[in-house]
Amino acid sequence: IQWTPIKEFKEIIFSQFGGIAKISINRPQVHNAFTPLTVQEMIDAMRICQDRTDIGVIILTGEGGRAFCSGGDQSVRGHGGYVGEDTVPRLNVLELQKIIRSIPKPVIAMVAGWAIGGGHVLHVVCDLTVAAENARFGQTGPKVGSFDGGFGASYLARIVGQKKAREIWYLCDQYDAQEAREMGLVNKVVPLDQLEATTVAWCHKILQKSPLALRMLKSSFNAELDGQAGIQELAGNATLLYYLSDEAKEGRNAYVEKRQPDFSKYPKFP
Ligand code: 1HA
Repeated sequence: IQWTPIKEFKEIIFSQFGGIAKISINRPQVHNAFTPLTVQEMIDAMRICQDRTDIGVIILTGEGGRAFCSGGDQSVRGHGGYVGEDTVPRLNVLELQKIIRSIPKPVIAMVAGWAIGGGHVLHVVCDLTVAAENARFGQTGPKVGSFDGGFGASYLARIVGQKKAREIWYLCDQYDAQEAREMGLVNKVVPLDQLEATTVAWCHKILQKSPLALRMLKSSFNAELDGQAGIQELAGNATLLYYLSDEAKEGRNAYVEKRQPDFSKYPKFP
């Protein structure tokens, strides 16, 4: 697979293959632990994916084959958050989680090796997860003095159930790919050397589907869980669809032409 670079970053690799974008954490020496810069670069890349009409699906992954992501880089964890060059402590991965969930295109986590701590939560919030046989999943928060009580707790519990989610957080055990699949935490497990080809094949199946239908489905899945923010997303898509209609355009045209709108010919469906 011939990936073409989209934009140069310092701590991630951002590339494209047809309608597929790939965002890959490039810090394999620390199992792809993230700093505030890594996260900011992933946010920037996600925004580019959102704006680019030729991109239909996004793969989130890590370089090296030994880790997806091991969470926040503990060596830059300071007083109140993770500290970058500007010396400001941040928990900006929470913003990235929200973007992954609300971006109107499917995001697929492609997991080889460790998906641990805040890195585990990143795969949890993705739409789908394809894992290699060497993948290992788990939370470490209560062991290293942290916790993610947001999507890391509530959304995890929606996926694996309350008992299992509490086990994952309270015991901080690690689970192999098979166990993760059995608890519904990953969609598919494949040998490591087939991970990328399988994930790309899934992407191609998705790219053949109606983008508006996929967009509506993603916001519909989110709506129930995300309260007013979820309804806002779904309703935004309803507005988008309405703007495509002649009925809505009559309203705009009448305003621009300084006349009364005539909605009489539009049906009042049962
Ligand atoms: O909880 C949150 C948040 C909550 C709310 C809001 C924001 C949040 C943001 C982040 C987080 C968190 O992510 S907390 C959880 C942080 N992560 C961890 O506790 C995982 C730490 N790593 C490990 O437990 C292990 O490395 C491992 C189970 C993933 C793999 O073990 P293994 O195969 O024995 O490798 P190891 O030798 O430990 O790691 C290889 C190198 O990578 C080591 O460096 P070296 O000694 O060779 O110099 C290791 O220190 C480094 N490394 C691995 N993970 C991290 C790391 N360095 C910094 N931070 C890491 N997370």
